[in-house]
Amino acid sequence: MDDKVIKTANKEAAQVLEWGESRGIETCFSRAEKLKSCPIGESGACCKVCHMGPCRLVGKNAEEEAHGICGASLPVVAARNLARMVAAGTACHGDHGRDMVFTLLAVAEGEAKDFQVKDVKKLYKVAGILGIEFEGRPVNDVAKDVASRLLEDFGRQRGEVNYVKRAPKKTQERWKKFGIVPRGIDREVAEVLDRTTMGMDADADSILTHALRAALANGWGGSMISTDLTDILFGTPGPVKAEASLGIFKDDEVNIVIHGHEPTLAEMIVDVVYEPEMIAYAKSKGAKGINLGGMCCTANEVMMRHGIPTAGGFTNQELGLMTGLIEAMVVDVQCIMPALTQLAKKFHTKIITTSEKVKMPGATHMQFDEHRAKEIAREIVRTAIDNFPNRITQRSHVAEKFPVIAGFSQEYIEYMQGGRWRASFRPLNDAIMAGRIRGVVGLAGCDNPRVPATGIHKFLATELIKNDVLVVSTGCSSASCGTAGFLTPEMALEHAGPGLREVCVAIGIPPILHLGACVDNTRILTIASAMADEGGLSDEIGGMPAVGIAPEFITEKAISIGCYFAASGVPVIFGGESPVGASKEVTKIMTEVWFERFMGALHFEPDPEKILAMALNYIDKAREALKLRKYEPGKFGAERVLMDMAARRILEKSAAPHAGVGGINEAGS
Ligand code: MSK
Repeated sequence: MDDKVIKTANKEAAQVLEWGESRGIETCFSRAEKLKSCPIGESGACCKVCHMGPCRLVGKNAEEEAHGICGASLPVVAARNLARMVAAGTACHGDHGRDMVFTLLAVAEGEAKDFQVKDVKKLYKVAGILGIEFEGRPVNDVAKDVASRLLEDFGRQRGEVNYVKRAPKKTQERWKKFGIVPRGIDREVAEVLDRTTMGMDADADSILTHALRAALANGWGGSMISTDLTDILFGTPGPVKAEASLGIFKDDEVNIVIHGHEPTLAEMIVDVVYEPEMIAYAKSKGAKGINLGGMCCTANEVMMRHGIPTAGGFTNQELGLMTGLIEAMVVDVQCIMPALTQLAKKFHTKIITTSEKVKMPGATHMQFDEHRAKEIAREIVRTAIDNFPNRITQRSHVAEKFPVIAGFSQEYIEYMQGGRWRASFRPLNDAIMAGRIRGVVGLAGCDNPRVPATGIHKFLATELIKNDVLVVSTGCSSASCGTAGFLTPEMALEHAGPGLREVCVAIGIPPILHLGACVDNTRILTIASAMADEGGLSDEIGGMPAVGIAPEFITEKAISIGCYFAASGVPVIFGGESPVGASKEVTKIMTEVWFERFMGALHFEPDPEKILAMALNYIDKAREALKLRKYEPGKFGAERVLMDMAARRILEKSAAPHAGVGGINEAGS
């Protein structure tokens, strides 16, 4: 592949892609090559909100002189475009969160018998946050109250979404000062759409301020609800071993892929594939067993809790089909390429849609219903097994796969820093204060076929840990790191700087912590809040030596996430061209004005080297402002002695309180 354009930095993916290209098979990579994006739309200068247009605001002095037919200026048009992306992203994650609430409610009311509250401790924690009495009450009664209270967050018209109070006081004060405390999730989404129609808000700053409010309704609303309720229903993650690669598929077994975002059906499928009757049925069709793998964020959900392997992120979904080894790709919601059904025709794979919200011509629709969850999961698995004898011989197959350690929840990270009785963020804060860890970067977001997919994640992950920056990853970034072999503790010794390496060895963690799916970016918010509460760094999320990076972003969800981090106080850098790059004013608001108000910002920077430099600069500036020891590689200040696993075992004899194995060292590193 040396003299060819590199389309994906993932070796196994490149191998499959090359096989497909040699047979003229179209993928997102070839379509990205063919389909040049419109530069006017790409930079946010096209207004499509009414039928006098579309108006294209271009020209030499467009910022000052160009206007739409209604008179809307370029900054207004660009601001509207960004705000609408935020609204769509918030709606998407909000609907996911709402579905999780309905599932918990159905479980609590005894209507979804195949599910149960798996993590009662987390249920009580959430009940405590919501001010719901839980002592001595039946678990399902508490679950019902929790679900009912959180359901109010979607339709509330006045007041605040419940989880706003989880943010540090100072962060909340900033939100109040600038009027961006989210009231209700649906309300903020509706208001963005209202404000940005023709003839409404014509002030770019005002539009963008409300966009932040809608983004916060995602981060501290829909997504956070989703993360919490998923933990309550299916278990709060703790470290597990798994594998990542397109090479996870097996020649002699029925391969089933679960793809999308909502883990409810996926959890049932995980149960069902291990049933002896199901395995016997697979054998009756000539297979040796059933092999379950994940794709995109459903993969992250089931990997975090069960160690189910991942075939990769967004750009791997078509390549997965091209292995010719998948009997059924079961999709739920979000990030499902419509191209799958066309491509599947060239192989034997059945694409099975399961959500009312995601239907695809050419797919088999098997509607999921939590009231008869296991029954539906069995039907799906049987359909996949029945397809095994139809496997064709034409396929590309790769064998290499990489070990992954995943499953780092806030609860587990706290636990591993002090054990069951002394769980805290003290060691991490101390290591940052001493300069052993320079700062923290949340490496998140999609993988994009318009750049060498997964490559920028790989580059940044390596460079950041080399610079003693602890990386927490989510979404397809985790898949990119995992399929590159970067999610093992051994990586710490091989690539991490000396300070980070010491800390990783002492507490037994990898230098890149896989925190879950893209909704689980909220784990970063609660971790940052806990670090602020712990003391010694900033007393709010803003001002921490922490940065968010989404180097290959694609989706509106990513834009909403970037904005909720910016509003919460985290400078965020997105890769690629800015979707509002046409307007200097909007760019200034998102960077300088938001930094002044919230200590966060949203930048767009296509050059990976510059992304790295910007991130390190933000971290060093934050250290300086906090009067922390200047970061110098290999030189550290005094800090408390980190408690290692051996010391922790002496301190406590009891088992880890969370799901998964007891700790990284026990997990096989
Ligand atoms: S799946 S939103 S491509 S992270 Fe969560 Fe990946 Fe981005 Fe979809």
